Amino acid sequence: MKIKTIVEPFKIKSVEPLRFTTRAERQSILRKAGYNLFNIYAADVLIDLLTDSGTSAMSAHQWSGMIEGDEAYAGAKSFYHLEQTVRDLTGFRHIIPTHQGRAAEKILFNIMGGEGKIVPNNTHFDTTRANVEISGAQALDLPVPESLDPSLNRKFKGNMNIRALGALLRERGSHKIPLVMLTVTNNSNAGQPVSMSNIRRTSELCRTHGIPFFLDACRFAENAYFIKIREKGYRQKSIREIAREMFSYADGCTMSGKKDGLVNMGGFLAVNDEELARNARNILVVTEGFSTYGGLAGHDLEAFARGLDEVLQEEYLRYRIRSVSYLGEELHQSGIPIYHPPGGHAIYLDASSFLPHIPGHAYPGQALACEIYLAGGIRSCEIGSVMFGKKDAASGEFIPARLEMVRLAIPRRVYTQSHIDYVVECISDVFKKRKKINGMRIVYEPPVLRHFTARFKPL
Ligand code: P61
Repeated sequence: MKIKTIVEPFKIKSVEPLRFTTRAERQSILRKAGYNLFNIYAADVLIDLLTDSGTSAMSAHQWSGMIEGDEAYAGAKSFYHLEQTVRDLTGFRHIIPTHQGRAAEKILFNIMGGEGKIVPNNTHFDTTRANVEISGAQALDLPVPESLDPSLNRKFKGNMNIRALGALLRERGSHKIPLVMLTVTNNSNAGQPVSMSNIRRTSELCRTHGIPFFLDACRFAENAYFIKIREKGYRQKSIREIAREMFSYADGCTMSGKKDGLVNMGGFLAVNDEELARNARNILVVTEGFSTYGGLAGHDLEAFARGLDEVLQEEYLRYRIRSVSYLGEELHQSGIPIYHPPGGHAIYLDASSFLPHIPGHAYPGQALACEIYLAGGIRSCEIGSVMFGKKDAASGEFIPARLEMVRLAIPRRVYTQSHIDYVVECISDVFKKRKKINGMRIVYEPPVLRHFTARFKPL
């Protein structure tokens, strides 16, 4: 018998009530928030798809680890548990705990970035880009061309553009390029996976040019599952074996445990190089904490170690990837334009096709995200020109993002299929009324990461 129903591989032991609001209430909430969904009280949100970061539900095993967490300042047992877990998983020698992913990025680029340098990546996520740029270096995205077409169904649209990377490394060499990064899965490119052969070829190119190669490993387990089901030769391998192979090609990684670590807080920097590790720990003690806790409580370290084991369970990943694609399929069947194929942690609405009458400089993604909140109290996240658009330094001309998207990120183990069905119903209703939706203009913006605090007005 072939079962179609997606059975969540867990049962619910503890629940959190949701608060329902009326459309009129949401209208006023939006106005007060400057039409920025980051400014809304979480209590005013019914289904929160703003992010999959730090929003996972922990297992009973992880919660029991919270009690058992060793809170010693130095040498805590929970740190050694995490260190061993990460070493077994990645094979990297030095494990440096941080409070979250961007803290690991800050330390790494503080040491390896700098004026005049270039850091290539398949696509930098915004915190990675910000940390590269703050060091004075240039953050360069080298995605594969097919990633720019949301309608194209391909297996590994998150890949690095190997040809462009090869040309860059030949031209600039190791004195200009301190490291190459590869983000798995590729969050800014619709959560698309990177193939093992792409990881291997990126690594080989880096080795040829004597340049260190790092993974941004936030969603390594989801990426490993895609490799298992989509890439030839991996069906019979366990997720752990696939993940180990992915890490074996790299010299280190940054990790936000808030994604595939299945925890609410945590991250690490892992490296093989002794001197780099020493320098990183020196910065760590000044900015994060002692080298055996790095800004985390003992209970965070313990839950993180347990989460990294749980995330490798195949039943969990099957449910995870299937339930995200279920949302994509239902939306697609209702005629709603999404980025194809569905990503690992989120469905990305193609806001340019959804609202073709709104140009990039009027922020179609922001307008759509607000409309979806208005329709059903559902919070999503613009990943388009608000997050990545800029002004040309010389002409002041507006340069839109490569894609205008709205991300529906699915927190891990939090929502059931009926929550997701409700999301589909609400977005379908917005789609029917799409012609009446207007663009937005920015009335306030800060100098960096503007999407967090910018304020808007409808046009
Ligand atoms: C997210 F609106 N992602 O996707 P940290 N690399 C990658 C990430 O996806 C990532 C980090 C590094 C978030 C949270 C988030 O403007 C935003 O633990 C591929 O969050 O520091 C985080 O990891 C950084 C949402 C971050 C945002 C920045 O929702």
